[in-house]
Amino acid sequence: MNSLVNLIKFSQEEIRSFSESGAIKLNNLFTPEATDQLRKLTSNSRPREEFSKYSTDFEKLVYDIEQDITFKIYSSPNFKDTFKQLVPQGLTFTQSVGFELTPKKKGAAWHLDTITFSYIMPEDLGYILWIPLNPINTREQHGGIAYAPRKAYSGDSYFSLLYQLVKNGKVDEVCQLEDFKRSNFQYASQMEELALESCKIEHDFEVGDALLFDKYVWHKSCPLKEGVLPSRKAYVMRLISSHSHYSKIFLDGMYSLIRAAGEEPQTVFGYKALGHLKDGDPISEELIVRT
Ligand SMILES: O=C(O)CCC(=O)C(=O)O
Ligand SMILES: [Fe+2]
Repeated sequence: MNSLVNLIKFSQEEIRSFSESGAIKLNNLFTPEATDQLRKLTSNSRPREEFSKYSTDFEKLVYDIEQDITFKIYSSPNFKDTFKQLVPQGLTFTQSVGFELTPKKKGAAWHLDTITFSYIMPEDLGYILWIPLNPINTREQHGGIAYAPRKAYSGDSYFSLLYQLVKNGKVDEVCQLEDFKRSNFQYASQMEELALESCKIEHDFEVGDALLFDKYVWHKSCPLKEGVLPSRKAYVMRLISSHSHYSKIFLDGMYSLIRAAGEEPQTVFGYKALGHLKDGDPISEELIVRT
């Protein structure tokens, strides 16, 4: 297993900074064998028939592409021992996503992954492990990801806001609001964008490095400028705190909202893999249905 993941030892300062900012760059976490296999997996993945008709801001965006390599990675002792230092309660892998960005596509604007993490309670932590499969150079082509540290501006209250509306049966009323019709609720408002741009962090990455951030961290794609790289691929693992609880109420509400906004969710993971659970049930690895 050590041939895929390198163990990283964090200093107390790094651990404290992660708990404050919600994000940390992980240098040389993956071996070339791991990134080669993840690149192959991302390159070979195709959106499922039912989702292929929806256009995205990416050259490619495919959910639920986990394979043997993914399971080997997250069950490796080095992976567990690295992340245990940052998230002592432990992490449960849920799903993975493949992205490909070209200079023709703008990628995702400032957002939170509210749909992705709607199957857990708003206060339960979800994590995104973003693994670039090409080098990212912020002095040349960019093409990476920018984020705002949680201590500068956090998305936790936005999860609470959406949950309150859903739980109190306000979905239909929300859909009638000018606010809702004017802009896509998954993205930051213009005022938020201004603030996020002014405190954003954008790193360089070598292949093998990764970025871990939690679900309250606002983030966006940095467009890929023309240059030697024709495209940038990234493989993303979504993980949840092992103390998370299922929320069918939130899941149903968020899927209603996204459909009312004229879009179709690109994954049915919350229903397919967790649909047998009841509201409030703890989610453990054994309960996730993988087909
Ligand atoms: O790869 C990107 O540009 C976007 C990634 C992202 O937003 C995510 O994984 O949640
Ligand atoms: Fe995202």
